[in-house]
Amino acid sequence: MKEKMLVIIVAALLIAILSYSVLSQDVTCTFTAFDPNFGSSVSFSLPYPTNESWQNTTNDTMSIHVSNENGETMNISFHWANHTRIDYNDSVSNDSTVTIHTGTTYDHYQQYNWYANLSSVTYSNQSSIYWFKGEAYDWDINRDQYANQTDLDLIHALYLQATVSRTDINGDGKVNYLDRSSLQHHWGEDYT
Ligand SMILES: [Ca+2]
Ligand SMILES: [Ca+2]
Repeated sequence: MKEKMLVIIVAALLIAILSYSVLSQDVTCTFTAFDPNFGSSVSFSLPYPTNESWQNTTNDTMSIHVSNENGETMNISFHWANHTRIDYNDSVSNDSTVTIHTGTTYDHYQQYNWYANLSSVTYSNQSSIYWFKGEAYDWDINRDQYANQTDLDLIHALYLQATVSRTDINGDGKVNYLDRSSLQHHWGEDYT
């Protein structure tokens, strides 16, 4: 009786060891398939808003270019960094740009982190995490979250000149007393 029990225990141990070995191999294979350096994979490029950029607070367009070395149709989903799904598309062609709208009006100076998930029948991949910030107020020319002398100095440096820079606060193509007046309406404000 004791011998039978011993045989059963040894057999169970062998099965457990074999199962662990097989499962470990599966995990290894999965990581190989996800490796972006592996021959066939799905990948991302040209994120919009451009990574680390300032974004107009009312422009909610978001897009990314996707490709698949096997040419398969793919599913894509866009997410904020806290994993909330923004939008998705279940039928994306190889080598195409996917555009969605976030439906969000961005807060000035606020940073928004996002990423995309992409999968085909065979492969899947997650993009890097990209970020952009809601654009600074127009009169905070150097975007440091204060309306003060530093901004006025930037106006004076280009005074009476035609410019397309942020120094032209009202966007009329020249820097003059109107831009200085816009700043003075907000003088001393702190947006931190
Ligand atoms: Ca400023
Ligand atoms: Ca102007």
